[in-house]
Amino acid sequence: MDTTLIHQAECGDFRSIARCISLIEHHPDEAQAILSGININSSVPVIGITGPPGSGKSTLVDALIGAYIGDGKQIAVLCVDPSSPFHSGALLGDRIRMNRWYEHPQVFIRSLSSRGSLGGLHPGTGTITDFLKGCGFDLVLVETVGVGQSEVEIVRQATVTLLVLVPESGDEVQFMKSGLMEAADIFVVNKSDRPGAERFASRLRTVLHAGTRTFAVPDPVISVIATEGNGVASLKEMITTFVTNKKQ
Ligand SMILES: Nc1nc2c(ncn2[C@@H]2O[C@H](COP(=O)(O)OP(=O)(O)OP(=O)(O)O)[C@@H](O)[C@H]2O)c(=O)[nH]1
Ligand SMILES: [Mg+2]
Repeated sequence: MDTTLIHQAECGDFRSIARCISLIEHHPDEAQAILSGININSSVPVIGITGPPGSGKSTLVDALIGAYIGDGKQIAVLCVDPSSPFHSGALLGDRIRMNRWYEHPQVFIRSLSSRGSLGGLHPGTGTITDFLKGCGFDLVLVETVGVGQSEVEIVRQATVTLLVLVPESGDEVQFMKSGLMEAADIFVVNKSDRPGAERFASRLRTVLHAGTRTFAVPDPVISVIATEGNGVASLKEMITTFVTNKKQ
């Protein structure tokens, strides 16, 4: 194992970080050696962003990146695509969406495929997330399409999980009730510029409060317009509250 490469990754060199991730991805047998070569900072929060296809996850991640950069944070972003092979066209959307950050010194963005493990996370996602926690980042964002039960896996790895829904998600809320709805910490009603957004948000509150769960904040539902950045500052505060509560 190339210890210089690992050391450079640990010092925050993006190129070395990218090479280590490729090694973890393609040579799982070397993953352990890489992980044991770095100091994983367990206090680095992992923010999971999941939700139905097209709900605006990438747009929201883009807006969150902007907000965290303003705070001087170093940010790692993993985009996990459930179906398409690595570097496929489907990831182009994310590239365009987060385009402005690709060359930014505070932002490291990496796309992963889930290699056909239907709907689930890439098998190495947990390892890669841990690895990033040892590369000097202040937080790690993980975007994955929430298509079903197996997405609940992200929750196990994330410090806080955001479920991104849209005003039209009505039926999906029922559909996902058994899985993601139960596991998410913060419910983001994105595209709140669309008709029915308020009604949907209040219906969601009713559904959530009818359950037996308790939440870290009085109201885990937040309305945002990711394209305009509306509500993103409040969302960031909510995330901070969750992370702080979790550490105590
Ligand atoms: N009207 C409106 N459109 C939005 C908003 N946020 C995102 N969109 C649009 O919704 C579309 C999908 O956005 P993405 O950010 O790619 O959604 P996604 O959830 O990452 O999509 P996948 O990764 O393919 O599942 C894009 O055309 C966005 O411009 C919003 O707040 N309001
Ligand atoms: Mg996306």
